[in-house]
Amino acid sequence: MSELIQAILDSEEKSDLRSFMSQLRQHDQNYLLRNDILNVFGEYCSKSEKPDNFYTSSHLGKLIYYTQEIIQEDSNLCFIIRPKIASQEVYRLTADLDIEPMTTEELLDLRDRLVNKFQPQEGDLLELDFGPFYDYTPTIRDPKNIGKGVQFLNRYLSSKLFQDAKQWLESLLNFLRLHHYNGFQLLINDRIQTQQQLSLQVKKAIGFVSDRPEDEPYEQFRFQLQMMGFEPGWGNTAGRVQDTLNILDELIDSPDPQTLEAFISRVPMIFRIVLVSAHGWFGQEGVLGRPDTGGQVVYVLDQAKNLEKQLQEDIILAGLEGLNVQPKVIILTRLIPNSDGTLCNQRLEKVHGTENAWILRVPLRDFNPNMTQNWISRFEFWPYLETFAIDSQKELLAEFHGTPDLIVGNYSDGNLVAFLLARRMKVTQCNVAHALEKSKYLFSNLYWQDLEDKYHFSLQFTADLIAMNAANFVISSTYQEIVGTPDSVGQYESYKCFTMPDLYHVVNGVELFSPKFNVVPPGVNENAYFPYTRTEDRVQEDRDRLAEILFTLEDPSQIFGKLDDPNKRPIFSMARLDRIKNLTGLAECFGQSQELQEHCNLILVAGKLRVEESGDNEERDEIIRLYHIIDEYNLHGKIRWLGVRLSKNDSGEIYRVIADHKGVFVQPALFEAFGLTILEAMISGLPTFATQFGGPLEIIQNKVNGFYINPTNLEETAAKILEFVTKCEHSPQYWEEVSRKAIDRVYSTYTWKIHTSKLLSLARIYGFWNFTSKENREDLLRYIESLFYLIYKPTAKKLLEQHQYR
Ligand code: UDP
Ligand code: LCN
Repeated sequence: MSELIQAILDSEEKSDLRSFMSQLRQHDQNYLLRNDILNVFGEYCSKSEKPDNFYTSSHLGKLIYYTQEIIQEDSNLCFIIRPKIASQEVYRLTADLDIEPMTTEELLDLRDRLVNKFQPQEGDLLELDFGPFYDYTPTIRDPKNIGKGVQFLNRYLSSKLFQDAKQWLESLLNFLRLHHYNGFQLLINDRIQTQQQLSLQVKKAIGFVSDRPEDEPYEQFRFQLQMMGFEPGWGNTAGRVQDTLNILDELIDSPDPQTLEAFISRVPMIFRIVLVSAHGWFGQEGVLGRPDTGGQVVYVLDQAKNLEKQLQEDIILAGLEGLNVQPKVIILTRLIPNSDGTLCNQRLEKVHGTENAWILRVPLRDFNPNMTQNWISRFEFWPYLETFAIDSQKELLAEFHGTPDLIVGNYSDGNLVAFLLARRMKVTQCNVAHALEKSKYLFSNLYWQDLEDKYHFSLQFTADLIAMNAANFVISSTYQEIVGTPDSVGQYESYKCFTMPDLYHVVNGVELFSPKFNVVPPGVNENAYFPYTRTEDRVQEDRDRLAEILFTLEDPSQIFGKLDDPNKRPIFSMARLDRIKNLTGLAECFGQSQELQEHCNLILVAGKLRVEESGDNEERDEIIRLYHIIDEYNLHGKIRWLGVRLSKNDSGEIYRVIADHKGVFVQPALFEAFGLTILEAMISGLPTFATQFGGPLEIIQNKVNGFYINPTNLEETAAKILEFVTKCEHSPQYWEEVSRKAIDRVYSTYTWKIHTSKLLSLARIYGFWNFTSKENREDLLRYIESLFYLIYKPTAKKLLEQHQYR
């Protein structure tokens, strides 16, 4: 990048840079983000009559493209440049156009000065640097491969391990010895003591099973195999046992990473899983659409059901069915005594449609009944997590009759609990972020002190740093969740370097190139959400009832608006009424386009209709704003607003009814980490228009199986929907085509089957590598613990004291 700046300085663009900088200096903000920078640059180009291609063809244009932030201090400008994904360079440009590189530390000091928080006389601020702990672990080189950690790790560690054949076989033998279920030995027994015996016996066993009919059940030759040194776990039929033994044989004679992965994926080593979803209402009914309870509950419930199913299939295939091996999945959450009619006050609830998946609710210790008896916002939850983890450990041990094999945390709070549990029980820890608040709230770290009363980001970001570094592996729903796109910073990436003025500086908060990151997107519940064309699985009465609710029913208690012409094509959206979901933005976009109103109605499903029904400030503001927009643009007769909470099946059918009417789904969020409603709409067959900010960019392939919209550009969004709608009016098969491709997209890429097989395979492989490479993470974990005890706990204690006065 310094060459690019030098090229500007050495050419006639130098005067452009000078003029552009002077324009920046006149800007009333000292801190400009990418959008502001592009706007100022756009103004500069039009004022100085630059050709249209100046942005793409000039050096200055390129520099602006890569610049994420500009900070002005006195007459200097600091350019924070992201030359490529997951990297950052910082330069100071003086008024004389001298250019100096800046270190991360200098940048963080500058940011502190900007908010008047830099106090050099107080001595240096604590600097958090996780970098040294990753120095001795392998890292991915090409940013394209970020998120494919396990393949990389496998290749890297295998090549090291296979170099020394003797050591490799020793590790393999020890690993095979390790497995048991409820004290029952699996895979190999004491008859195999040495590497040579292992190699010989495997060949002998292959010979033995190859003489038997492929489909002969394992139980019929179990004892012969046992005599050769093999216990259950190799397969359920002679054919499967032979397959698994062949893979092992190849691994012994000529190991390679693919064979290793194939073998480890078959090893029966996971039977008990904990999914931690700590805050909020976690239940199966009546919980969705409340503040803090949205997609995460849907994700975790579906994941639990599908994990159980996958574990059961794996157990059958491994030949363990006859041994009374029963997998168990526990969703760990908090018990809420005042549960407002939901089952959130029940200790144990079976997950519907499963044999052994449970919601286990553990109460918070009674620190302050006003708080702990009730729902607590995720922003206030922090002081209760440590004791919740301690109490939960006891409950989990009792429920499982032993330790779990895998702990998956969800969201910042659940991930912290997962860390505490995994550390105490020495279990593999996996993290799922869902949405990291740091990138959701602009300047959340820089102004954390001003926001502390409401959001307590000092606790949340510390918890995030702890959990993401401690986790054995992280699964993200998209690539950009980790490292963003060429022009936007990823959610995890935003933890790389930041200041929390007066608290600490983070100079290397997370290693984005670490193989711990893996992209494993979620799926969608295929029993509730399926294509509208599958009429045989639809119930006609539900269809009629929901069509009436959507288009004609007059019931002011739960529906606002009467349509002048219910037959117009519906534009549909469903979300919680929070600001970022931006349903009000969609209403405004519809309100501003007379043409769109001529062709379509707008139908919104958004939990509530009345301010009095909401206990959440943001939700109340959005309700008021939506009424205001309806009046301002006189949308009466053109909009329906359903303040209903739908059951799972109804919410599936509602998308299909919209599809029956050849409608479209719009997801207008200002930012969406992933967006389950997009999968739900697409699998139902609805052409979908979704925000280009966040996960939808990866779910949808623009103009193939859906469309991107920029929800901040109302005119452009309306034009895109209108173009589609008019095209469909002229050729109705266009709607069918996009609808079909949307359905195909979900079935090919976003199913829970794909998710759970990958997740379990990751858990096994990371478990294997932790065992064989004896990766010593104790120093990292000690550093993390210090953070927990020295920063997190005292801050949490202060918050707890504040809670005493509520
Ligand atoms: N949902 C619902 N009723 C509502 C709003 C949302 O059932 O009033 C469901 C929706 O079907 C989806 C989930 O809640 O399954 C929302 O997940 P998403 O990932 O789209 O967003 P989040 O709310 O997690 O930010
Ligand atoms: C949280 C969000 O904000 C959504 O974008 C995700 O789809 C949901 O969690 C499930 O991961």
